[in-house]
Amino acid sequence: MDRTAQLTSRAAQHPVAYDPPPAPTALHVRAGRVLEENWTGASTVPSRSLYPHQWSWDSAFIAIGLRHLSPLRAQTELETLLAAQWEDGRIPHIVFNPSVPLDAYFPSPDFWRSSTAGRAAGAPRTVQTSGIVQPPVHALAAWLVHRADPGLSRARGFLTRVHPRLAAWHRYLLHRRDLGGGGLASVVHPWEQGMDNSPCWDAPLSRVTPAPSRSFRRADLAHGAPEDRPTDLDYGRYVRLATDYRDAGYADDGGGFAVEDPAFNALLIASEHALARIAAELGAPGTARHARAERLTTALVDRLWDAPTGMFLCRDLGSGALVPERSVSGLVPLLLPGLPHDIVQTLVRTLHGPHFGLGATTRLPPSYDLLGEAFDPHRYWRGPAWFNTSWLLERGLRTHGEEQSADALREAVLDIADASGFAEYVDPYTGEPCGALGFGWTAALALDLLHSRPGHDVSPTGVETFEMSDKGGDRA
Ligand code: 9WN
Repeated sequence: MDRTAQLTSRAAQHPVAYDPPPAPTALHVRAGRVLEENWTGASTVPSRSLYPHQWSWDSAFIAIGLRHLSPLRAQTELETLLAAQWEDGRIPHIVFNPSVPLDAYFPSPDFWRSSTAGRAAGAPRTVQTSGIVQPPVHALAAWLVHRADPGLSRARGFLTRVHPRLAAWHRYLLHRRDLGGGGLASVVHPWEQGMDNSPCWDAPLSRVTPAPSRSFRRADLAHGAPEDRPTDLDYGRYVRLATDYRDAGYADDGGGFAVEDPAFNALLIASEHALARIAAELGAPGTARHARAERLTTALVDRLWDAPTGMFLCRDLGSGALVPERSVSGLVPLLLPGLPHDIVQTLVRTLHGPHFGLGATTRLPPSYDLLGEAFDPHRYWRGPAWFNTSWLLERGLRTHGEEQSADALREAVLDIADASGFAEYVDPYTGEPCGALGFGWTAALALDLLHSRPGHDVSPTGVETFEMSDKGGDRA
Protein backbone atom coordinates (compact mmCIF):
# COMPACT_ATOMS: atom_id res chain seq x y z
CA MET A 1 0.00 0.00 0.00
CA ASP A 2 1.43 3.43 -0.87
CA ARG A 3 1.76 6.13 1.76
CA THR A 4 -1.37 8.09 0.76
CA ALA A 5 -3.51 4.97 0.71
CA GLN A 6 -2.06 3.97 4.09
CA LEU A 7 -2.98 7.33 5.58
CA THR A 8 -6.47 7.18 4.11
CA SER A 9 -7.11 3.72 5.51
CA ARG A 10 -5.67 4.81 8.84
CA ALA A 11 -7.99 7.83 8.86
CA ALA A 12 -10.93 5.52 8.29
CA GLN A 13 -9.87 3.43 11.28
CA HIS A 14 -9.39 6.48 13.50
CA PRO A 15 -12.24 8.78 12.52
CA VAL A 16 -12.17 10.76 15.76
CA ALA A 17 -8.67 12.13 15.25
CA TYR A 18 -9.32 13.17 11.68
CA ASP A 19 -12.65 14.87 12.30
CA PRO A 20 -12.59 18.65 12.56
CA PRO A 21 -11.41 19.72 16.02
CA PRO A 22 -14.12 19.44 18.67
CA ALA A 23 -15.77 22.53 20.15
CA PRO A 24 -13.25 24.41 22.27
CA THR A 25 -13.87 22.68 25.58
CA ALA A 26 -10.94 22.91 27.95
CA LEU A 27 -8.34 20.18 27.60
CA HIS A 28 -8.81 19.13 31.20
CA VAL A 29 -12.49 18.44 30.58
CA ARG A 30 -11.69 16.26 27.60
CA ALA A 31 -8.94 14.42 29.46
CA GLY A 32 -11.25 14.01 32.45
CA ARG A 33 -13.90 12.53 30.18
CA VAL A 34 -11.47 9.85 28.97
CA LEU A 35 -10.65 8.91 32.55
CA GLU A 36 -14.34 8.88 33.42
CA GLU A 37 -15.17 6.62 30.47
CA ASN A 38 -12.34 4.23 31.32
CA TRP A 39 -13.22 4.04 35.04
CA THR A 40 -14.76 0.72 36.08
CA GLY A 41 -15.73 1.58 39.65
CA ALA A 42 -12.49 0.46 41.32
CA SER A 43 -9.81 1.09 38.69
CA THR A 44 -9.24 2.47 35.19
CA VAL A 45 -8.75 0.44 32.01
CA PRO A 46 -6.02 1.67 29.62
CA SER A 47 -8.50 1.39 26.74
CA ARG A 48 -12.07 0.11 26.65
CA SER A 49 -11.44 -1.76 23.40
CA LEU A 50 -7.82 -2.94 23.31
CA TYR A 51 -6.99 -3.35 27.02
CA PRO A 52 -10.19 -4.02 28.99
CA HIS A 53 -8.55 -4.97 32.34
CA GLN A 54 -6.34 -3.22 34.90
CA TRP A 55 -2.66 -2.89 33.93
CA SER A 56 0.04 -2.28 36.52
CA TRP A 57 2.18 0.63 35.27
CA ASP A 58 -0.81 2.14 33.47
CA SER A 59 -2.61 2.38 36.81
CA ALA A 60 0.36 4.11 38.41
CA PHE A 61 0.51 6.72 35.61
CA ILE A 62 -3.27 7.06 35.61
CA ALA A 63 -3.31 7.66 39.38
CA ILE A 64 -0.76 10.46 38.89
CA GLY A 65 -3.23 12.30 36.66
CA LEU A 66 -6.39 11.19 38.41
CA ARG A 67 -5.23 12.83 41.66
CA HIS A 68 -6.07 16.20 40.12
CA LEU A 69 -9.66 15.14 39.48
CA SER A 70 -10.33 12.93 42.48
CA PRO A 71 -7.66 12.06 45.04
CA LEU A 72 -10.04 9.41 46.37
CA ARG A 73 -10.28 7.66 43.01
CA ALA A 74 -6.52 7.91 42.59
CA GLN A 75 -5.99 6.22 45.96
CA THR A 76 -8.57 3.56 45.08
CA GLU A 77 -6.84 2.90 41.74
CA LEU A 78 -3.60 1.98 43.53
CA GLU A 79 -5.34 0.11 46.34
CA THR A 80 -7.19 -2.10 43.83
CA LEU A 81 -3.95 -3.00 42.10
CA LEU A 82 -2.11 -3.66 45.35
CA ALA A 83 -4.92 -5.91 46.56
CA ALA A 84 -3.87 -8.33 43.80
CA GLN A 85 -0.24 -8.49 44.98
CA TRP A 86 1.27 -11.97 45.30
CA GLU A 87 2.70 -13.19 48.63
CA ASP A 88 6.22 -13.15 47.18
CA GLY A 89 5.80 -9.40 46.68
CA ARG A 90 5.24 -9.23 42.93
CA ILE A 91 2.60 -6.87 41.59
CA PRO A 92 1.10 -8.59 38.55
CA HIS A 93 1.09 -6.76 35.25
CA ILE A 94 -2.64 -7.41 34.68
CA VAL A 95 -5.49 -7.75 37.17
CA PHE A 96 -8.36 -9.34 35.27
CA ASN A 97 -11.91 -8.07 35.44
CA PRO A 98 -14.09 -11.20 35.82
CA SER A 99 -17.01 -9.58 34.01
CA VAL A 100 -15.02 -9.18 30.76
CA PRO A 101 -15.39 -12.15 28.34
CA LEU A 102 -12.33 -14.40 28.11
CA ASP A 103 -11.84 -13.74 24.40
CA ALA A 104 -11.73 -9.94 24.80
CA TYR A 105 -7.98 -9.98 25.48
CA PHE A 106 -5.21 -12.49 24.94
CA PRO A 107 -3.51 -13.87 27.02
CA SER A 108 -6.57 -14.28 29.23
CA PRO A 109 -6.83 -15.65 32.80
CA ASP A 110 -7.12 -19.23 31.53
CA PHE A 111 -3.68 -18.81 29.95
CA TRP A 112 -1.93 -17.43 33.07
CA ARG A 113 -3.77 -19.74 35.54
CA SER A 114 -2.46 -17.58 38.39
CA SER A 115 -4.39 -19.21 41.21
CA THR A 116 -3.07 -22.68 40.35
CA ALA A 117 0.26 -22.23 38.54
CA GLY A 118 1.13 -19.30 40.83
CA ARG A 119 0.18 -21.02 44.09
CA ALA A 120 3.76 -21.61 45.27
CA ALA A 121 4.58 -17.95 44.64
CA GLY A 122 1.51 -16.89 46.63
CA ALA A 123 -0.85 -15.68 43.90
CA PRO A 124 -4.17 -14.46 45.31
CA ARG A 125 -7.08 -16.93 45.25
CA THR A 126 -9.92 -14.51 44.81
CA VAL A 127 -8.73 -12.57 41.80
CA GLN A 128 -7.15 -13.72 38.53
CA THR A 129 -3.95 -12.02 37.41
CA SER A 130 -1.07 -12.45 35.01
CA GLY A 131 2.18 -13.80 36.48
CA ILE A 132 4.70 -11.28 35.16
CA VAL A 133 5.32 -7.71 36.35
CA GLN A 134 5.69 -4.21 34.91
CA PRO A 135 7.91 -1.21 35.79
CA PRO A 136 7.73 -0.10 39.44
CA VAL A 137 6.15 3.34 39.14
CA HIS A 138 3.82 2.62 42.08
CA ALA A 139 5.62 4.10 45.09
CA LEU A 140 6.23 7.27 43.11
CA ALA A 141 2.54 7.36 42.20
CA ALA A 142 1.46 6.67 45.80
CA TRP A 143 3.58 9.54 47.07
CA LEU A 144 2.24 11.96 44.46
CA VAL A 145 -1.32 10.86 45.15
CA HIS A 146 -0.78 11.42 48.87
CA ARG A 147 0.62 14.91 48.21
CA ALA A 148 -2.50 15.85 46.23
CA ASP A 149 -4.64 15.67 49.39
CA PRO A 150 -2.62 14.82 52.50
CA GLY A 151 -5.66 15.35 54.74
CA LEU A 152 -7.76 12.75 52.94
CA SER A 153 -4.77 10.43 52.68
CA ARG A 154 -4.11 10.59 56.44
CA ALA A 155 -7.78 10.26 57.31
CA ARG A 156 -8.03 7.09 55.21
CA GLY A 157 -4.67 5.70 56.37
CA PHE A 158 -3.68 5.48 52.70
CA LEU A 159 0.09 5.46 53.14
CA THR A 160 -0.07 3.28 56.24
CA ARG A 161 -1.89 0.64 54.19
CA VAL A 162 0.11 0.81 50.98
CA HIS A 163 3.59 1.19 52.51
CA PRO A 164 4.14 -2.48 53.52
CA ARG A 165 2.94 -3.66 50.10
CA LEU A 166 5.21 -1.26 48.24
CA ALA A 167 8.16 -2.26 50.43
CA ALA A 168 7.48 -5.96 49.70
CA TRP A 169 7.27 -5.16 45.97
CA HIS A 170 10.68 -3.50 46.00
CA ARG A 171 12.14 -6.37 48.05
CA TYR A 172 10.89 -8.82 45.43
CA LEU A 173 12.54 -6.86 42.63
CA LEU A 174 15.81 -6.26 44.44
CA HIS A 175 16.23 -9.80 45.73
CA ARG A 176 14.40 -12.26 43.48
CA ARG A 177 15.07 -10.32 40.30
CA ASP A 178 18.75 -9.47 40.68
CA LEU A 179 19.51 -12.18 38.13
CA GLY A 180 22.72 -10.53 36.99
CA GLY A 181 24.12 -10.25 40.52
CA GLY A 182 25.09 -6.60 40.02
CA GLY A 183 22.34 -5.05 42.13
CA LEU A 184 19.88 -4.21 39.33
CA ALA A 185 16.47 -5.81 38.70
CA SER A 186 16.01 -7.88 35.53
CA VAL A 187 12.94 -8.38 33.40
CA VAL A 188 12.14 -11.91 32.22
CA HIS A 189 9.67 -11.01 29.47
CA PRO A 190 9.46 -8.01 27.07
CA TRP A 191 5.96 -7.24 28.44
CA GLU A 192 7.54 -6.70 31.86
CA GLN A 193 9.56 -3.76 30.69
CA GLY A 194 6.43 -2.29 29.09
CA MET A 195 7.97 -1.42 25.71
CA ASP A 196 6.89 -4.75 24.31
CA ASN A 197 8.48 -5.01 20.88
CA SER A 198 11.41 -2.63 21.26
CA PRO A 199 14.30 -3.51 18.92
CA CYS A 200 16.36 -3.95 22.12
CA TRP A 201 14.65 -7.32 22.56
CA ASP A 202 15.36 -8.59 19.04
CA ALA A 203 18.72 -10.20 19.87
CA PRO A 204 17.74 -11.77 23.22
CA LEU A 205 14.39 -12.88 21.74
CA SER A 206 16.05 -14.49 18.73
CA ARG A 207 17.15 -17.34 21.04
CA VAL A 208 13.51 -18.10 21.94
CA THR A 209 11.62 -20.65 19.84
CA PRO A 210 8.23 -19.13 18.96
CA ALA A 211 5.07 -20.94 20.02
CA PRO A 212 3.25 -22.12 16.86
CA SER A 213 0.76 -19.48 15.70
CA ARG A 214 -2.07 -22.06 15.69
CA SER A 215 -1.59 -22.58 19.44
CA PHE A 216 -3.04 -19.15 20.37
CA ARG A 217 -5.44 -16.53 19.07
CA ARG A 218 -4.48 -12.84 19.23
CA ALA A 219 -7.29 -10.50 20.29
CA ASP A 220 -5.39 -7.26 19.70
CA LEU A 221 -5.75 -7.37 15.90
CA ALA A 222 -9.52 -7.07 16.22
CA HIS A 223 -9.01 -3.55 17.62
CA GLY A 224 -5.65 -2.28 16.37
CA ALA A 225 -4.19 -1.88 12.87
CA PRO A 226 -1.78 -4.81 12.21
CA GLU A 227 0.92 -2.38 10.98
CA ASP A 228 0.79 -0.59 14.37
CA ARG A 229 1.09 -3.81 16.41
CA PRO A 230 3.84 -6.40 17.03
CA THR A 231 4.29 -9.10 14.37
CA ASP A 232 3.00 -12.69 14.70
CA LEU A 233 6.58 -13.91 15.05
CA ASP A 234 7.16 -11.63 18.05
CA TYR A 235 3.84 -12.79 19.53
CA GLY A 236 4.87 -16.43 19.18
CA ARG A 237 7.98 -15.68 21.21
CA TYR A 238 6.05 -13.74 23.89
CA VAL A 239 3.70 -16.70 24.26
CA ARG A 240 6.55 -19.22 24.51
CA LEU A 241 8.31 -17.22 27.24
CA ALA A 242 5.12 -16.71 29.25
CA THR A 243 4.16 -20.39 28.90
CA ASP A 244 7.57 -21.58 30.11
CA TYR A 245 7.52 -19.16 33.06
CA ARG A 246 4.01 -20.32 34.03
CA ASP A 247 4.93 -23.99 33.70
CA ALA A 248 7.88 -23.43 36.03
CA GLY A 249 5.45 -22.10 38.68
CA TYR A 250 6.55 -18.50 38.07
CA ALA A 251 9.84 -19.24 39.85
CA ASP A 252 12.59 -16.70 39.25
CA ASP A 253 15.56 -18.91 38.57
CA GLY A 254 16.53 -17.59 35.17
CA GLY A 255 14.73 -18.69 32.01
CA GLY A 256 15.10 -17.98 28.31
CA PHE A 257 15.14 -14.19 28.55
CA ALA A 258 16.70 -11.92 31.17
CA VAL A 259 17.55 -8.29 30.55
CA GLU A 260 18.62 -5.37 32.74
CA ASP A 261 16.80 -2.34 31.43
CA PRO A 262 17.61 1.33 32.16
CA ALA A 263 14.03 2.67 32.40
CA PHE A 264 12.81 -0.18 34.58
CA ASN A 265 15.68 0.37 37.02
CA ALA A 266 15.47 4.18 36.89
CA LEU A 267 11.80 3.94 37.84
CA LEU A 268 12.73 1.59 40.68
CA ILE A 269 15.26 4.15 41.92
CA ALA A 270 12.76 7.04 41.68
CA SER A 271 10.27 4.86 43.57
CA GLU A 272 12.88 4.03 46.23
CA HIS A 273 13.26 7.78 46.84
CA ALA A 274 9.46 8.06 47.03
CA LEU A 275 9.30 5.14 49.48
CA ALA A 276 11.83 6.96 51.67
CA ARG A 277 9.52 9.98 51.73
CA ILE A 278 6.54 7.77 52.51
CA ALA A 279 8.45 6.17 55.40
CA ALA A 280 9.40 9.61 56.74
CA GLU A 281 5.77 10.76 56.52
CA LEU A 282 4.84 7.69 58.59
CA GLY A 283 7.44 8.60 61.20
CA ALA A 284 10.23 6.19 60.21
CA PRO A 285 13.59 7.48 58.97
CA GLY A 286 13.93 7.26 55.19
CA THR A 287 17.71 7.71 55.18
CA ALA A 288 18.58 4.06 54.53
CA ARG A 289 16.28 3.96 51.52
CA HIS A 290 17.68 7.17 50.04
CA ALA A 291 21.15 5.63 50.47
CA ARG A 292 19.99 2.45 48.74
CA ALA A 293 18.60 4.53 45.86
CA GLU A 294 22.00 6.19 45.52
CA ARG A 295 23.74 2.79 45.47
CA LEU A 296 21.31 1.63 42.80
CA THR A 297 22.09 4.75 40.77
CA THR A 298 25.78 3.84 40.95
CA ALA A 299 24.98 0.28 39.81
CA LEU A 300 22.88 1.66 36.94
CA VAL A 301 25.77 3.78 35.74
CA ASP A 302 28.35 1.00 36.22
CA ARG A 303 26.34 -1.64 34.40
CA LEU A 304 24.32 0.20 31.76
CA TRP A 305 25.96 3.55 30.89
CA ASP A 306 27.54 3.53 27.44
CA ALA A 307 29.72 6.60 26.83
CA PRO A 308 30.23 6.04 23.07
CA THR A 309 26.47 6.17 22.35
CA GLY A 310 25.89 8.89 24.96
CA MET A 311 23.08 7.02 26.69
CA PHE A 312 22.14 3.99 28.79
CA LEU A 313 21.72 0.63 27.03
CA CYS A 314 20.09 -2.67 27.99
CA ARG A 315 22.25 -5.55 29.18
CA ASP A 316 21.31 -8.97 27.81
CA LEU A 317 22.15 -11.43 30.58
CA GLY A 318 22.08 -14.28 28.03
CA SER A 319 25.16 -12.94 26.26
CA GLY A 320 26.38 -10.74 29.10
CA ALA A 321 26.78 -7.84 26.65
CA LEU A 322 25.14 -4.45 26.24
CA VAL A 323 22.56 -4.39 23.42
CA PRO A 324 23.72 -1.88 20.79
CA GLU A 325 20.28 -0.34 20.16
CA ARG A 326 19.16 3.16 21.15
CA SER A 327 15.76 3.06 22.86
CA VAL A 328 14.03 5.91 24.70
CA SER A 329 14.42 3.64 27.72
CA GLY A 330 18.09 4.64 27.79
CA LEU A 331 17.17 8.31 28.29
CA VAL A 332 14.63 7.80 31.08
CA PRO A 333 17.31 7.81 33.86
CA LEU A 334 17.37 11.57 33.25
CA LEU A 335 14.58 11.73 35.79
CA LEU A 336 17.02 10.80 38.58
CA PRO A 337 18.21 13.78 40.60
CA GLY A 338 21.38 11.96 41.71
CA LEU A 339 22.80 11.30 38.26
CA PRO A 340 26.38 12.56 37.67
CA HIS A 341 26.39 15.96 35.96
CA ASP A 342 28.40 14.90 32.89
CA ILE A 343 25.94 12.04 32.25
CA VAL A 344 23.00 14.44 32.55
CA GLN A 345 24.57 16.77 30.02
CA THR A 346 25.29 13.94 27.62
CA LEU A 347 21.74 12.58 27.90
CA VAL A 348 20.28 16.02 27.17
CA ARG A 349 22.53 16.27 24.09
CA THR A 350 21.52 12.80 22.90
CA LEU A 351 17.83 13.60 23.35
CA HIS A 352 18.17 16.68 21.15
CA GLY A 353 20.63 15.07 18.70
CA PRO A 354 19.89 13.23 15.43
CA HIS A 355 18.88 9.90 17.01
CA PHE A 356 15.88 11.34 18.90
CA GLY A 357 15.62 14.77 17.24
CA LEU A 358 13.73 16.48 20.08
CA GLY A 359 13.01 20.10 19.19
CA ALA A 360 14.54 19.64 15.72
CA THR A 361 12.78 16.89 13.74
CA THR A 362 10.41 15.68 16.49
CA ARG A 363 8.24 17.39 19.13
CA LEU A 364 7.87 14.24 21.25
CA PRO A 365 10.76 11.81 21.78
CA PRO A 366 10.46 8.68 19.59
CA SER A 367 10.54 5.30 21.34
CA TYR A 368 13.49 4.21 19.21
CA ASP A 369 16.44 5.65 17.27
CA LEU A 370 15.26 7.67 14.24
CA LEU A 371 18.39 6.48 12.44
CA GLY A 372 18.20 2.85 13.58
CA GLU A 373 17.74 0.08 11.04
CA ALA A 374 14.62 -1.20 12.78
CA PHE A 375 12.98 2.26 13.02
CA ASP A 376 9.29 2.29 12.03
CA PRO A 377 7.27 5.45 12.85
CA HIS A 378 4.03 3.52 13.42
CA ARG A 379 4.84 0.10 14.79
CA TYR A 380 4.30 0.04 18.54
CA TRP A 381 7.59 0.53 20.43
CA ARG A 382 9.81 0.56 17.35
CA GLY A 383 9.63 4.31 16.71
CA PRO A 384 6.35 6.01 17.63
CA ALA A 385 6.27 8.53 20.47
CA TRP A 386 4.48 7.57 23.69
CA PHE A 387 3.14 9.95 26.31
CA ASN A 388 4.44 8.22 29.43
CA THR A 389 8.05 8.42 28.25
CA SER A 390 7.46 12.04 27.17
CA TRP A 391 6.15 12.81 30.67
CA LEU A 392 9.15 11.12 32.30
CA LEU A 393 11.58 13.07 30.12
CA GLU A 394 9.74 16.35 30.74
CA ARG A 395 10.10 15.70 34.48
CA GLY A 396 13.74 14.79 33.94
CA LEU A 397 14.58 17.90 31.94
CA ARG A 398 12.93 20.06 34.59
CA THR A 399 14.71 18.21 37.38
CA HIS A 400 18.02 19.20 35.85
CA GLY A 401 17.10 22.82 35.16
CA GLU A 402 16.54 22.43 31.39
CA GLU A 403 13.51 24.68 31.61
CA GLN A 404 13.21 25.70 27.98
CA SER A 405 13.29 22.16 26.65
CA ALA A 406 10.92 21.04 29.39
CA ASP A 407 8.48 23.84 28.54
CA ALA A 408 8.54 22.91 24.84
CA LEU A 409 8.02 19.24 25.62
CA ARG A 410 5.17 20.06 28.00
CA GLU A 411 3.45 22.13 25.30
CA ALA A 412 3.93 19.32 22.78
CA VAL A 413 2.41 16.72 25.12
CA LEU A 414 -0.62 18.95 25.78
CA ASP A 415 -1.16 19.81 22.09
CA ILE A 416 -0.59 16.36 20.64
CA ALA A 417 -2.43 14.42 23.35
CA ASP A 418 -5.50 16.55 22.73
CA ALA A 419 -5.26 16.74 18.93
CA SER A 420 -4.73 12.98 18.62
CA GLY A 421 -7.86 12.11 20.64
CA PHE A 422 -5.60 10.96 23.53
CA ALA A 423 -3.98 8.34 21.32
CA GLU A 424 -2.02 5.44 22.75
CA TYR A 425 1.01 6.53 20.67
CA VAL A 426 1.74 8.78 17.70
CA ASP A 427 4.01 9.11 14.69
CA PRO A 428 6.97 11.04 16.14
CA TYR A 429 7.25 13.27 13.05
CA THR A 430 3.61 14.09 12.33
CA GLY A 431 1.74 13.38 15.58
CA GLU A 432 -0.58 11.10 13.60
CA PRO A 433 -2.44 8.83 16.07
CA CYS A 434 -1.69 5.10 16.30
CA GLY A 435 -3.14 2.26 18.39
CA ALA A 436 -6.12 2.97 20.64
CA LEU A 437 -7.75 6.36 21.15
CA GLY A 438 -9.06 7.52 24.52
CA PHE A 439 -6.00 5.94 26.14
CA GLY A 440 -5.82 6.23 29.94
CA TRP A 441 -2.27 7.35 30.66
CA THR A 442 -2.23 9.78 27.74
CA ALA A 443 -5.20 11.62 29.27
CA ALA A 444 -3.85 11.31 32.83
CA LEU A 445 -0.34 12.53 32.13
CA ALA A 446 -1.56 15.42 29.97
CA LEU A 447 -3.74 16.37 32.91
CA ASP A 448 -0.76 16.19 35.24
CA LEU A 449 1.34 18.48 33.05
CA LEU A 450 -1.60 20.81 32.71
CA HIS A 451 -1.54 21.16 36.48
CA SER A 452 2.21 21.71 36.65
CA ARG A 453 3.42 25.28 36.62
CA PRO A 454 6.51 25.80 34.49
CA GLY A 455 9.17 27.73 36.35
CA HIS A 456 7.55 27.21 39.76
CA ASP A 457 7.54 23.59 40.61
CA VAL A 458 11.10 22.32 40.76
CA SER A 459 13.76 23.00 43.33
CA PRO A 460 17.20 23.88 41.89
CA THR A 461 18.49 20.43 42.80
CA GLY A 462 15.47 18.77 41.26
CA VAL A 463 15.10 16.61 44.35
CA GLU A 464 11.58 17.85 44.92
CA THR A 465 10.35 17.39 41.36
CA PHE A 466 8.02 14.53 42.08
CA GLU A 467 6.48 16.25 45.05
CA MET A 468 5.30 19.04 42.85
CA SER A 469 3.09 19.47 39.82
CA ASP A 470 0.07 19.27 42.04
CA LYS A 471 -0.83 22.96 42.06
CA GLY A 472 -3.37 24.78 39.89
CA GLY A 473 -2.66 24.97 36.14
CA ASP A 474 -2.49 28.03 33.96
CA ARG A 475 -3.72 26.74 30.65
CA ALA A 476 -7.15 25.20 30.89
C1 9WN B 1 0.85 -6.32 27.04
C2 9WN B 1 -1.61 -1.59 28.48
C3 9WN B 1 -0.30 -2.17 28.00
C4 9WN B 1 0.90 -1.28 28.38
C5 9WN B 1 2.18 -1.73 27.69
C6 9WN B 1 1.90 -1.81 26.19
C7 9WN B 1 0.75 -2.78 25.92
C8 9WN B 1 0.18 -5.16 26.32
C9 9WN B 1 -0.23 -5.58 24.92
O1 9WN B 1 -0.40 -2.31 26.58
O2 9WN B 1 1.11 -4.08 26.32
O3 9WN B 1 1.09 -5.97 28.37
O4 9WN B 1 -1.18 -6.37 24.81
O5 9WN B 1 0.40 -5.17 23.94
O6 9WN B 1 3.05 -2.18 25.51
O7 9WN B 1 3.22 -0.83 27.98
O8 9WN B 1 1.08 -1.33 29.76
O9 9WN B 1 -1.74 -0.27 28.07
